[in-house]
Amino acid sequence: MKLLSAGASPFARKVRVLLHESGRADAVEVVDVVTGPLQTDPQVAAANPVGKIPALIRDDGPAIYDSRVICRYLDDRLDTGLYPAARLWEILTLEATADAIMDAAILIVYEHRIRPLEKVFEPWEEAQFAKVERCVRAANESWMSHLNGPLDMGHIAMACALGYLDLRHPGCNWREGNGALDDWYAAFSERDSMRATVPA
Ligand SMILES: N[C@@H](CCC(=O)N[C@@H](CS)C(=O)NCC(=O)O)C(=O)O
Repeated sequence: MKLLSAGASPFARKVRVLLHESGRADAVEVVDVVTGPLQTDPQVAAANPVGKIPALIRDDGPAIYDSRVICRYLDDRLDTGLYPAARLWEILTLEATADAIMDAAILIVYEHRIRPLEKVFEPWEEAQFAKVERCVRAANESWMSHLNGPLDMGHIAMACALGYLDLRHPGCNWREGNGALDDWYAAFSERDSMRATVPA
């Protein structure tokens, strides 16, 4: 299998961390691509009509895409146990919360990287940051007992989201007022899987 990925992509990082945690990083070849909304890499477009990474090219079936689908697939295929049935709905909700942080954070990056300066719409950007703030606060207020429990995909997704905030929005100050989440993230970042996938 081949994973279309990019060093800085937090969605692709979720998959890469899962692979490291499973001890089966060798099961998937990671292929770095350069892609974006205005210039989709041809390999990415061929694998995923949405034109986004990550996409997983499989040997025994069509490519699959969207990090949540890929992570569920690899969890099943590699038996990683990162979506235990007993807390599945909590895990999926936490993963959706983390993915929402990534979505908003990436849209802000694109707003500045792609849109001409005179067309940048600040209220829209502020609204995206408000989503980030609400999701980070929700994690700190409602999810710490889950995050301090046994490892699952919700943990990995949230750590990748916070790592992306540090990478692309170091000034957003997500740690302020969210001390429990900050402490959790500091410890989680020390895992081998996180160290092996630090955004480039
Ligand atoms: N929901 C998707 C989001 C993936 C995504 O937004 N990927 C970004 C890179 S981090 C991308 O490929 N952007 C290109 C584009 O928007 O066209 C997932 O979970 O895989």
